Amino acid sequence: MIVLSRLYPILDAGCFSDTSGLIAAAEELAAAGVTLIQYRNKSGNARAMLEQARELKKQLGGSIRLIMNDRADLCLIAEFDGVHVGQEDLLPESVRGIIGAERWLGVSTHNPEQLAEADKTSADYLAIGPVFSTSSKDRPDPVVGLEGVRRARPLTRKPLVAIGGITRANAASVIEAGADSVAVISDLLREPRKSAEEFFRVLR
Ligand code: 3NM
Repeated sequence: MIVLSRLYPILDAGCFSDTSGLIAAAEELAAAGVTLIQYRNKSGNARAMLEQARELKKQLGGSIRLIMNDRADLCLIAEFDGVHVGQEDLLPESVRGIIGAERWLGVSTHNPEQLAEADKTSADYLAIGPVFSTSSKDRPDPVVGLEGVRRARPLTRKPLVAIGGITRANAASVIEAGADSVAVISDLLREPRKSAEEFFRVLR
């Protein structure tokens, strides 16, 4: 069983004007003590994605576990440490077959049925969301609320990541509801280092 850090930042390429902005944010997160980051890029431009992923690996690969959203192929090419898939991406077992036993595999779920299904796979951790309303995802599933996290908790023994609308103000309540970790996009964007430090303070 893997051990997940309490804070799981997601760097969404769509939130940065260029690669140097993305790398600068990652470096700030590392300076705050972040040890796990997911790289997400929904543009569909695989070439640009690989280029950014390689840069992340080069600059931060030594200190941070890097998880690739969706693309198992790019995870291998950029030598990332894992893949995170959603309900419409490759099936967990297909990804496992590509990335092998050692790299981490995460699966997004949005209701108890999906969570119970994902629990049967070889995923290393499961995500549940959106906990609160979010503007960082196109066509998000219905909000599950803290109650959704509470209901999810007994359905799996795998580490549980909560995602969607999580901020420094509500993160503690999400952990209290049973999540092991919180995945965050927007509340880390403005001042990544300061914000991550504040997350660690409230999540302790
Ligand atoms: N997945 P923010 S919600 C990428 O429900 C993502 O699975 C979600 O961003 C899910 O922290 C979400 O800005 C967006 O709300 C998270």
